[in-house]
Amino acid sequence: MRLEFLTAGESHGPQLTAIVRGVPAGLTLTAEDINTDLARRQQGYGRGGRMKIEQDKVLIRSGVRKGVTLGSPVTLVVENRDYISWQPQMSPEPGELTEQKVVTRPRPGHADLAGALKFGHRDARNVLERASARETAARVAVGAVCKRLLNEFGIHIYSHVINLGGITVDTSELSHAEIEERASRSDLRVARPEVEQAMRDLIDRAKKDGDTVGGIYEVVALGVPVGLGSTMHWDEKLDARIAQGIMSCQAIKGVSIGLGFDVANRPGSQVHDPIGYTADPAEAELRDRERGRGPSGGFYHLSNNAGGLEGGMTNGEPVIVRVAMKPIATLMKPLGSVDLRTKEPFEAVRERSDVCAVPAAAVVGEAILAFVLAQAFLEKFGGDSMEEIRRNYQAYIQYLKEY
Ligand code: EPS
Repeated sequence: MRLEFLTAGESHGPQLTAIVRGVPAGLTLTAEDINTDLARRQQGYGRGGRMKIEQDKVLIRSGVRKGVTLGSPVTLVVENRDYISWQPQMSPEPGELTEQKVVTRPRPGHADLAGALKFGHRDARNVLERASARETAARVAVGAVCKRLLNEFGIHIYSHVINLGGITVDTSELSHAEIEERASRSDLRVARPEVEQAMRDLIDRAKKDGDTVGGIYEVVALGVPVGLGSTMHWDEKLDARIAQGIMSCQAIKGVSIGLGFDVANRPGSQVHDPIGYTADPAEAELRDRERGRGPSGGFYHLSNNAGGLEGGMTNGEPVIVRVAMKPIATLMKPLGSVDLRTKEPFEAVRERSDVCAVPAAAVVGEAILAFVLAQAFLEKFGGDSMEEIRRNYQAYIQYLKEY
């Protein structure tokens, strides 16, 4: 059974729903596992008023009995507290809309215009409600289930922000553990406290100017075994699947793996990662743990410019993905737009929004990477129960040792 999910729900509708198919039986899963990540997604310097209203909590509605998965579809619900205020506008019940709430001045950079034209809506709210990044709460819930699965096999995912509006963070001297620990303590998710004030000033200035700020985050998976994904078909290549998942997140404009675009600036000898081998299993294990490597049978790379992926397959090194987020499209000092009804030039609509959501987007990136890796993991080791998957995984680890 392929691991799949679907999300549903509007930003100001009653709830967000996710159904996850293909979760094996026998995985321990509690609401708390999911709520931790939902809360992390709500944080970050520069968030708007909505996050003060919501306190996202998951309701597990199917697929779990007494804290253990059944193998049946897992339904996850996150209610929108804000629905109470929006009910007159957003209720599924038939009725008239209040004219002044209709959105007819599309925001440049948002889905408003293309969506209104495509779906034949005269009110762009019918588009923006679903296009909103509120939907990412459902994806984070799904990602938390996937993380739970991956954790059982020593795979761990973390994220941090490496660029905010052009202010960069140099983490080259830090270990994975240091980066994760420092980023988790920072409301900007950065591992270098000395850049935080400049970032906060930038966000404050943008807020004052009615503007918004984007940036780049990095998401890393540690302990991933060699051989997830496949080189045999275009749609099985794991780097491509990661890129699709991440690019489908709201406001994302760029995804790169390992060195990314920097590969264009270097000769091959400074891009590709030389291969080494440790015969002693104890030494190999120690080395793997220190570098965040997954099982790869004593083989390793001396550097990780490939970001853990070669030929569309994991190579045992940490998977490293960098993601560029554009500044949010809703500006309090709006850009020029055209009214959908009158065709007259107007300023785009103002909606309550965030000034900066890059730290939150990083948490969403973790969820996407967790889903893609869990899907690929189950393709390789899949079974109906955790017990069966564990057997398959252990047999592979044994095979790698004896290779
Ligand atoms: C978001 C909820 C939204 C926005 C933001 C992210 O809530 P509201 O529109 O009610 O303020 O804060 O959405 C967008 C940036 C967007 O472009 O739609 C959330 O839960 O993350």
